[in-house]
Amino acid sequence: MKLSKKQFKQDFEERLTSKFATDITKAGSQEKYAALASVVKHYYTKIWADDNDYKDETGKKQAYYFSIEFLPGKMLKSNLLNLGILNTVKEALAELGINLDEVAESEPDMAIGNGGLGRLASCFMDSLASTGLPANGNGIRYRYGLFKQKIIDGYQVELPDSWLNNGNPWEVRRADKAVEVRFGGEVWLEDDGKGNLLPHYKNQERVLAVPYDTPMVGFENTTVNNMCLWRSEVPQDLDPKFQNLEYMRQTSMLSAELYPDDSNYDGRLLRLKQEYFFVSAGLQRIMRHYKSTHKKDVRNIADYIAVHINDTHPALCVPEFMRILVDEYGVGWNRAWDTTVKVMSYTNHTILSEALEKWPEDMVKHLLPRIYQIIVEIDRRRTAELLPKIGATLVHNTRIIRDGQIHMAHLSIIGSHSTNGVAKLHSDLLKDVELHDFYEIYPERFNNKTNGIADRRWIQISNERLSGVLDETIGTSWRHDLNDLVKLEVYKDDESVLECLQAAKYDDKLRLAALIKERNGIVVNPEAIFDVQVKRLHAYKRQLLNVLHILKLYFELKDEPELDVVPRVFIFGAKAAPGYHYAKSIIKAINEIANMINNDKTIADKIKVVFMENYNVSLAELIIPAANVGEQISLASKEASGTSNMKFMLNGALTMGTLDGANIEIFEAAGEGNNFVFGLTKDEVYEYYRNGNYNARDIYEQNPIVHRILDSFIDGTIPNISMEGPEIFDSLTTYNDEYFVLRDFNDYVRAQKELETLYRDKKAWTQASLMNIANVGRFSSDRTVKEYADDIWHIKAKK
Ligand code: 4GP
Repeated sequence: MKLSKKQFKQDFEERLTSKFATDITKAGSQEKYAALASVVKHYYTKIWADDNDYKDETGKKQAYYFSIEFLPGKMLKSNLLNLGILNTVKEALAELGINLDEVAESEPDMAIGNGGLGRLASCFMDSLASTGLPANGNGIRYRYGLFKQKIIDGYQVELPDSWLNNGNPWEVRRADKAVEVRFGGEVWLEDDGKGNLLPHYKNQERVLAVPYDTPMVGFENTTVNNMCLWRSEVPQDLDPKFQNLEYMRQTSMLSAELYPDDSNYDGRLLRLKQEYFFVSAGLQRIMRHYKSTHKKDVRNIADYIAVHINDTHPALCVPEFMRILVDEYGVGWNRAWDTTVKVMSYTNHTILSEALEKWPEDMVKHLLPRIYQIIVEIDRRRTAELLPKIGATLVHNTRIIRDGQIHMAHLSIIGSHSTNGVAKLHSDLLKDVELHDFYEIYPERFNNKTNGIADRRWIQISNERLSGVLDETIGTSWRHDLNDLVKLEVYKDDESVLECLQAAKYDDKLRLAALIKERNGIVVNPEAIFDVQVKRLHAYKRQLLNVLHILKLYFELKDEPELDVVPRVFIFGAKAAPGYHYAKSIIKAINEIANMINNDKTIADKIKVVFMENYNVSLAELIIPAANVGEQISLASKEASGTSNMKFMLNGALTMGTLDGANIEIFEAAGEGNNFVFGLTKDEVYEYYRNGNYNARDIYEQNPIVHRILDSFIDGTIPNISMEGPEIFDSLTTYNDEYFVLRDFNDYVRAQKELETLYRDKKAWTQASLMNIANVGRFSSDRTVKEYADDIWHIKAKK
């Protein structure tokens, strides 16, 4: 959009006055932020309304991305950038004596997701709008987002994230579009006299679902999509006999917390309720809109909508859509089923068995009696149809209901026309191993869609220094098409470009160093290698392998203080799930090791270890630009894709990684010698599984370096881990090291030595860094969503 500084200043000052009865000399930063957001919102509302009209008038097919998590982070700068007014606003504010970055600080991170799949959903929202694709999000408006992490005495402590306390300026409450979602009670079928069996209900619990729409503004175009988040409320016309505090509490709990504690029955029941809540509300709204705008026969709805099941949490889309078509619109079962399969598609994000959702049959039957009947019927018909064709074993292995449990992945695959993994290796594993039985039955449904990242946030917004260097070197077309970064390759031997890249990295490191000083009180050397591992804390991601290597370096320096090493700053950021005891023990160990090393005067600044608390999207935006190295060291086959690996690549960090997930595609894209590869391959890992011959204790007994490092967890060398040390030690020895940390240790050390050698050669290092940046184009989520649009959803971009 076009905007002059003069106009903006006028709008902003007027808004401050009309909203808060104040002016720029007196306004606090919260007020400045709220006024600014309100002005920005005003700028895009017209584009939003026009685009809604356009969508309705053309009636083109739209996609709906159902996800129980979204992790957008802050939205102010991204909206400014996408509207094309970031610089104008920044300069105008500066003329008013206001620093945009400081104002932006007042925006809380919108963190209604845990990690990978939630952040991916938000990258997709940005890319869908930015590529002009008509596609909307559907989720839950949790009152409390992902917990805030505090580190106290080295331990993770979880505090509530009440991100809505000051309101959310971006959203619009649409009370007129509220729908009702019903739970429990009894259901029975009665003939309507025309031969149709229709359901009748009694004693259902009614919940009002109110949508809050948050516009997803496209990058310098006229597309504004919608992320619809549902809030649960008590229906106003509720029978007074139900209007009690317990009912109100139960109802508000539904949209209160992300991932409520699921270690007990009530917690699990609430989670299942949440899943049905946003699925049912979302589908009802889509149907209403379809009827009101298209007035078309509902039987053709597959030509107009696509519904995406992001991981299995929205799998109830399948039976709920069947319920709506069959019960509410009178569509015959077979037609309804064909339509459902055409409309639905599903992405799998993990092969970890504990993450594959299953619900006890009784729980579903009790909470969602009609949905249960429909699932039973889907399963019954499918079994009857396939049994003669494919035999009992294959049918049994792929049943939706098995051993008293409802298998949500099975429901998702069977009820949709597409199942994809999120990187090539992962998709192959699904086909060949984890979901092989399904692949035999439905080979045409399986495909790969390698993840991507919203590059505008991950470089244009978060790394202005590097963006500036790129503009000067290759022009600005990369801002519109990330593939254009390949133009950088010809500058590989250009000393002045390499120096500019180094200078940009150095500045980003200085910025992070200042933050570390401020938050952790640790002074770090900006010349040191900034070696970063930021992601959820999970055993399979092997933060522990990184820790063992740090201890190795530490003990070497203790033995030989004069050893010539390149100084390193090891930076961690990670939240552990509140109920994941082992992961929390690793956080404690990292913090105690950090204390031990950072306070050891003999080490000086040769090694520093920093654990940055409360890792979230905004912190990532500060850490990743400053990284020289990104650690992507999961056990091969366990990380479905990873997406931080792509963010590091974009910001010129070199990857230290295993042949896992999207790392493989990154290594290939960047070209040989530009990253550091180590560790078992996926096939070697599976070979161990087949033979059952991994013996971690042997490695401990036979490798003196490993021996010494592991002993330091139990012999008092590392202080204050008398509980956690033995737990970690035992996990690696007595319990045979589930994720092969010890097996990969030697090769990791080898790769780390290579890394150090390369870093000593500043030019060669920067050239490798340049090659990573130049070849990152394919990891833009613009590419990923286009593939979803073409291959799965069959939706077309606005011209
Ligand atoms: C994550 C995967 O662990 C990660 O490899 C992937 O990049 C990301 O999804 C997006 O596809 N999985 C989850 C989850 O977040 O909850 O299973």
